[in-house]
Amino acid sequence: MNNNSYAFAPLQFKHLCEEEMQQRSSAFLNLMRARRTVRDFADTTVPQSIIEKAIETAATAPSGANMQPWHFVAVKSAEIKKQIRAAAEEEEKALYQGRASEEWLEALAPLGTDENKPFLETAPWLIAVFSQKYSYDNDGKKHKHYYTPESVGIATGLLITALHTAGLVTLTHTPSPMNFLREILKRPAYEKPFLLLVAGYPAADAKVPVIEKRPLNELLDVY
Ligand code: IYR
Repeated sequence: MNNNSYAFAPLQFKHLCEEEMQQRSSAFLNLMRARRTVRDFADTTVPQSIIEKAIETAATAPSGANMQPWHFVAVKSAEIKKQIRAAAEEEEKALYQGRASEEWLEALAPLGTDENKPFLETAPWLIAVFSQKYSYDNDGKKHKHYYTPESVGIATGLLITALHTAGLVTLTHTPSPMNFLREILKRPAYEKPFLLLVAGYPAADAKVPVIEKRPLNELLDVY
């Protein structure tokens, strides 16, 4: 049994009046409605401090037993981006030319995606998100993590939101399998690549598919 416990301090919480709650929730919805997944990036640089702030925001996410079961690798190096692109395109080729089911390829067809991933070199930043089912402390003691996929998924959602709020665009890229990321980025065997987030500015002529999000009445029950 672990007899240690945290010190507890009063919650810092400010009640908003209802009008301000309505205003803020609508404004945030409008901000998030403007987020689009982008596949055409400009090669314009983005300050590292913006990426670091977004990752610090992601790391505020709730996590099982506060284990914070994530690690981020932010890549700006042209050489490493090139290696990631080559490895990702190899996997994607296998996916598009046989590994994916007919049903999967049919679902992807309207997006017009293929195995070519130039954005992996064009975009100024690639952020690899790794999940940890467990970790080791400084004494080499192994610590099990809890609800790892949920925790890392929440952190990634915050990361995408933070980058969007900062005025950048992202692409959630999931080459499958992604184990090459662990090798290229020198991460330990107990970490699993969760996804690769491409971040930067859109190309001047970037186009996005005209798609719709399901309306609230289709996705929400209230009792
Ligand atoms: N990883 C591939 C395929 C792909 C899969 C889904 I599901 C998408 O929403 C989009 C693409 C690729 O990146 O092309």
